[in-house]
Amino acid sequence: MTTEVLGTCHHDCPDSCGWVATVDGEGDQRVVVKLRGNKDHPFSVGELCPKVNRFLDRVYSPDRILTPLRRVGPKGSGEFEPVSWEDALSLTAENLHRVIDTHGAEAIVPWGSAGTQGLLQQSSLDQRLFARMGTSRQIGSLCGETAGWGMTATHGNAHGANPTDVEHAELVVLWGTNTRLTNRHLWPFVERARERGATIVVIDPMRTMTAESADRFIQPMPGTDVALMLAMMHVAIRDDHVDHDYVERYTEGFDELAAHVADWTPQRAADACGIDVETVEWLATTWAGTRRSFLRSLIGPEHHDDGAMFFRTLSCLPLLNGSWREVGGGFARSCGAWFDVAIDFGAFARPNLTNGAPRRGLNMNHLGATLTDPDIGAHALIVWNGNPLVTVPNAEAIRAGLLRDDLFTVVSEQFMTDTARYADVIFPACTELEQLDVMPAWGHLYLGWNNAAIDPLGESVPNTELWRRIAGAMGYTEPELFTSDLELIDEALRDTVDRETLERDGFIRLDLPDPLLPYAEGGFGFESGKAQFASPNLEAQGLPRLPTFTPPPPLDPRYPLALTTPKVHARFLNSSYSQLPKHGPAEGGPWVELHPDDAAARNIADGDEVTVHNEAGALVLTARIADRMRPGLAAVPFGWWSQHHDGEGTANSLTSAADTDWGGGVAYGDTRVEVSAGRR
Ligand SMILES: Nc1nc2c(c(=O)[nH]1)N[C@H]1C(S)=C(S)[C@@H](COP(=O)(O)OP(=O)(O)OC[C@H]3O[C@@H](n4cnc5c(=O)[nH]c(N)nc54)[C@H](O)[C@@H]3O)O[C@H]1N2
Ligand SMILES: Nc1nc2c(c(=O)[nH]1)N[C@H]1C(S)=C(S)[C@@H](COP(=O)(O)OP(=O)(O)OC[C@H]3O[C@@H](n4cnc5c(=O)[nH]c(N)nc54)[C@H](O)[C@@H]3O)O[C@H]1N2
Ligand code: SF4
Ligand SMILES: [Mo]
Repeated sequence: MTTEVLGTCHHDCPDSCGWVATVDGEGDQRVVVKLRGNKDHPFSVGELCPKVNRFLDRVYSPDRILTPLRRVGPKGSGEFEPVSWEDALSLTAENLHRVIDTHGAEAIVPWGSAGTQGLLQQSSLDQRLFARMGTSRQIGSLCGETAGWGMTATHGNAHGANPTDVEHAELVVLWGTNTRLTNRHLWPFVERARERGATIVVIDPMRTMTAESADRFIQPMPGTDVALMLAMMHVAIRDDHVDHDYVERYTEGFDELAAHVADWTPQRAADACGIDVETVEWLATTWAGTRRSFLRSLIGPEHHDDGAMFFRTLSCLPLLNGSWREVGGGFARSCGAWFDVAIDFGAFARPNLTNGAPRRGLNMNHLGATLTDPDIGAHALIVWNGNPLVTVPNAEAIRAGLLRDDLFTVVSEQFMTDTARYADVIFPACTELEQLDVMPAWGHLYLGWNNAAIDPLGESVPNTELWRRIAGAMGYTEPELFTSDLELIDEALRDTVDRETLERDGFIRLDLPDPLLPYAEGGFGFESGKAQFASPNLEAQGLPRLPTFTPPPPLDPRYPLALTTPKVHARFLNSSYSQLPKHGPAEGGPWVELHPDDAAARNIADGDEVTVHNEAGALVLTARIADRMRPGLAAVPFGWWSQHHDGEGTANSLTSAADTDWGGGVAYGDTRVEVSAGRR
């Protein structure tokens, strides 16, 4: 007998696709025999992707971690032995109590990412457990906060347009986003706009697969886009494409902005970005003169030291030409902030459990410094939903920290990742087919439901269950540390959500107007309701009051190439999947990609072994020569593990760990390297 169970993809991906699992058998004998897209899902309409089409290989992989493990070899050796839950928990509790007694609870560092984006399994009971322990707090973000805070500086909130409204646009600008790869289910909506006559523009330093499909491709040097945006505003004002009524009613600071961009001529922007002036003129006049012009970006450009300014400035554009008044106009980024209408994201916090004691914040991007700086004094690390040794910059410092004998490391994982190899204790984690959750999305307006299709494999548990078990082992008794999954959902889901429909269909549209038209009549997040071209809030923080171009860090003569580490693999999701037999080998990497001129200058031919290096580290890679790069720009695609490299490093052994301008993000994209022939 088979049954069909509805769920939602949990990956850190904007698409949050609906799925249907076909389950064979009954009770604890249930097995998922097929996983396909849910045809009724309005965004993903029955399609998954090259990663999740093979999700069952992942779930039933012989390499799954299915029991608790205890380290028996040296740190990093990957030598573990299976132990009972009881032993693993008492080892963990003993060590955490020891650290608390010896160094204070803030010597414990929790580090969780978005391996699952589920409301419960991403972050819920962990907030209570770590408050009760009194550990350091995780702050900062690998992804999204910088962009969100950039938009907020202009809008007063992080709301944007509904991405699917792109289909009504006459001009589509995909600005630093690789839609066909990273947000593939939005692409049909873009194509629909094109069928109706729209022009599709891609702006990216690298000619991505999305750029290949565009009508027009603009290739600036990374980190220079703000100059281009300033010139677009210059042209909108110069040619009077300004919707003066909109500007008057719904914005503040226009006169200051106009004076500020007066000398941002297309020529000046062309020089700053390394593109021709005709291109700047064309983009600026076409955009300014088209009210149904739709701007779309996700994350790529936030990974620079002007990351927040990029999104702050981009948010100013549609305020000028009246584009927010139109369906198919405006600017769309993450939809995450809209989910406030359905979910009380503060519902899980229990600051009372800390008894009023302040807890220091440690930026998750600074993990290398956190683990190696004696003044910070980290003595225990608890990792879940992430693989920081591969995904966080300054990887070699992280590795040095993980090697410390006086650091006790706990990792909750499905697989023996680079990070897990350095753990003292590993707890086995469920996959999404084994756990209940509610799924907020960031690429569309549908809240998803995820039923557990089968029982947890082996002795694996959902993260919520791990937090309950650790709380118990620590001897804690507060009832809110043990809340059940269903009760947690009840606590967080608002009354606006029709639970019956959500569970029956597997998704429900947020209770928001359709069409969304968020700012057609103002309604920005500031008290005045008006958007801010000039920002007193930024000024008060010592940041520029007006959208301002800061040139990217200069190229170091020793390291004359800018390095980008983008997502280019259709079969990977960040660092997930690269180790699986049908994923890694099919992508054919890792490699470094260079423009033919840069390769020739270094005597490098396609397929040569080369070393990519800077002060942070060195990686031996195969060279690929490709004119899709700009001269001066090299790419090392991200997602491969140490085991795929010759030696111990990965792309993040090279990347810059500098902070973004504001928003607590990381400027991976400001990395400078040299590429030398051969092995060094
Ligand atoms: N297949 C696949 N899909 C994914 C992921 C994955 O790993 N694999 N990851 C998911 C996650 S977590 C995220 S956050 C999203 C990210 O989605 P995107 O933001 O679309 O992807 P990125 O590769 O981070 O960056 C997009 C592009 O930004 C460009 N870029 C970098 N710097 C600049 C700049 O200064 N200016 C401009 N104009 N462009 C710049 C890069 O060259 C890159 O092509 O993708 C999600 N989807
Ligand atoms: N150089 C460079 N670095 C980058 C980026 C880049 O473009 N370039 N992109 C950045 C971005 S945008 C992001 S979002 C981050 C992503 O960085 P991470 O969030 O660290 O992403 P993953 O590598 O996918 O690791 C997720 C892990 O969670 C595990 N997992 C999945 N589900 C569960 C679960 O239910 N429970 C538990 N316990 N574990 C689970 C998976 O097995 C996987 O190992 O990387 C960032 N790092
Ligand atoms: S990873 Fe993204 S595209 Fe693939 S199934 Fe999940 S949500 Fe959809
Ligand atoms: Mo991300």
